[in-house]
Amino acid sequence: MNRKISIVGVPCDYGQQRRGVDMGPSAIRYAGLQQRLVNLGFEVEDEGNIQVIERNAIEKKDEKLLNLDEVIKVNTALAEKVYEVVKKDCTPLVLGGDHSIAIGTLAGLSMKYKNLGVIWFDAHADLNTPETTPSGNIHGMPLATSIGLGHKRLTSILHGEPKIKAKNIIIIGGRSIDEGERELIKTRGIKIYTMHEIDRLGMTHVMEETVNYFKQNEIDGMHLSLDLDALDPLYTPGVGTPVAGGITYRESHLAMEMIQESGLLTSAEFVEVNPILDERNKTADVAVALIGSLFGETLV
Ligand code: EXY
Ligand code: MN
Ligand code: MN
Ligand code: MN
Repeated sequence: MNRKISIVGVPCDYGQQRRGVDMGPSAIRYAGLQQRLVNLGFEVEDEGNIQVIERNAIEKKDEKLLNLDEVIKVNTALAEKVYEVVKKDCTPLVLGGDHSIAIGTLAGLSMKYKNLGVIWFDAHADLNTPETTPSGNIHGMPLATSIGLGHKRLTSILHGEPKIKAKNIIIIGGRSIDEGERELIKTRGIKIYTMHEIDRLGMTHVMEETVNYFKQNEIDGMHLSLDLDALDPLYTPGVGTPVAGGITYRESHLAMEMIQESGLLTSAEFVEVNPILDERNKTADVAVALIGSLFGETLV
């Protein structure tokens, strides 16, 4: 991994309905992100935030995919920015904002990586399409969009090809999966370790299998898309769609440490931090601690 990290903030809350997640990038910066990475010996450039139009300036439209135009605008700008970062051989570290921003991150990464492995660390699968979504919220669709399934204006950001391959996805932490998503997981052969598998196998085994699987797939890069709601709400209460019975604080750090040890990581994003729903800045603090472990802090 490049020792130069480029931080990109995306204050986007258009992929869901709750206010506050647009303040996620500030909350994570406020939790001391940059200094933490500098202390680990990285060269860190904070590229600021993607420009996001003020939400209350938007009139309500009765659309199936809520705030579609705004989500497209934000993710197109983000995709261009991430492409710029990888072109200059820096490591993108993207701060959300709701999980719809993964559409832009993965589009940008696809300009460089043609066989990218993706770890989707999340209570949810985010594999809904306009036909299967129960809510119309685009933060429940980024993974489906990135394998080319979804609204054409979302799947064709930067280019019309699928951004990633279904066989290069591993979902870890799943425990709230919709009917349509289960269908897709089966028919597309997407690997998933739900909380049931994590309980039975243990996080060590799950991560060993994950790393070995990606090595067998001969991936040319690995992206971690970490939704803070993957952890149990006891540790990360400041998220918009909390689901009880999640990953513990130590299990999540072990996962970060094993990703770091694998040497496969080439980019990461941390999403769904909502300081309004949080207890002080606890969830952003956890995000920064996990980023520290992801970049080697806990290994002596
Ligand atoms: N599966 C539900 C939906 O599609 O509306 C909930 C999605 C929550 C998505 C959060 C970001 O992980
Ligand atoms: Mn998510
Ligand atoms: Mn989630
Ligand atoms: Mn096994």
